[in-house]
Amino acid sequence: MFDNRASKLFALSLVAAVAACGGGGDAGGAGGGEPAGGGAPVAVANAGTINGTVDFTGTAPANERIDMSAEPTCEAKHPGGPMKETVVASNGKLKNVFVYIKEGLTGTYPAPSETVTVDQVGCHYTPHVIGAVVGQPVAYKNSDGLAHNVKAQPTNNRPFNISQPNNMTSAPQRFASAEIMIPVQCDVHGWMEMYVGVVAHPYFAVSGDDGSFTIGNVPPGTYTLEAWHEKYGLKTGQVTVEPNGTATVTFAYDAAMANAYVPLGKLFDPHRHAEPAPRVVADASATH
Ligand SMILES: [Cu+2]
Repeated sequence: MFDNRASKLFALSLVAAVAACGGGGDAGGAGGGEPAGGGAPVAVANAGTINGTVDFTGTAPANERIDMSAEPTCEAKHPGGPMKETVVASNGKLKNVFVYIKEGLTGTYPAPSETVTVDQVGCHYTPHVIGAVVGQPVAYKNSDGLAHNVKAQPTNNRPFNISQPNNMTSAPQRFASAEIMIPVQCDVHGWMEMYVGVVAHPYFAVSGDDGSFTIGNVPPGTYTLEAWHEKYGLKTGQVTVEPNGTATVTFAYDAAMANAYVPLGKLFDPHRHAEPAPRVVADASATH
C-alpha cells in the first residue's frame, strides 16, 4: 500500500491544551492563500482543532502557460502571464489540497445555509478548490464582464451546466451526495477548471499558499483523514483529537507521485486518468 518514492511518514502529534472553538468559517479554499476551514458551526462539546500542513518534496513541474489572447481583458489581469494552477508549490509546501475527515465521525450534520461562492476573475476560478457540505448552496459569480459557463461533471451527483452572462451570480447549486472530487469547467475557456469536494459534514479544509490548513470545532475522537490533490492524488492519515485539544498532522506529497490515481467525477482527459483501478498512495503513522 505504500509508495516507496513517497515514503516519508506522517508526523502526527498532539499538542495539548489549546482550547479551540472554531466555527468552521469560510467553507471554501481561500483566495488569498489563507487556510480555509469547513462548513457551518455545529454545537460540539469540548471541541478540538486539527492543524495541518501539506509538504511537497522534489521539483514541482512548471504549470502550463495559457493562451488567453482571445480574451484580452482576462489576460490583462495576469501581469506575469496566465498560468494554469495544477501544481502550486513553494517553499516545500503544496496549495490547493482538499483535506477532510473520511472516517470516525458518528453524527449527522445539517447543510449550512451559508453559500459558498466561487468567483470567476481573469478567466480563472477563485478559489481553485473548495469544499461544501451535502446540500449546502454553492454559487458561481462572474466578475469578468464577459460570458462564461459553469459545467459541473460529477459522478454521484446531478451534473449541471449554467450559462453565465456578464457579471451575474448563478442561482445556488446543491450537491445531494458526498463526492471526492467534482470537476467544474468552462466550455468557453477550456483552461478554466476547478474542483469541489462534497462531504456529509463540515470537517474539511483546503491548504493555503503555505500548505497549512485548519479544521475547527472537531468532536473529540480518532479520525482517518484523507487529502486529495488534482495531480498527486490521495494521502491518508490518522489523528486523535483530545477534548479541547489541538492535533497536528502533516501530509507528505512528492513530485514522484505525478502518476498517482486521482479520484474525480467525469473526466476532463481520459488519458490522464486512465488507470484501471484506484491506487491509493498512502502512508501514515501516529504518535500521541
Ligand atoms: Cu469561461
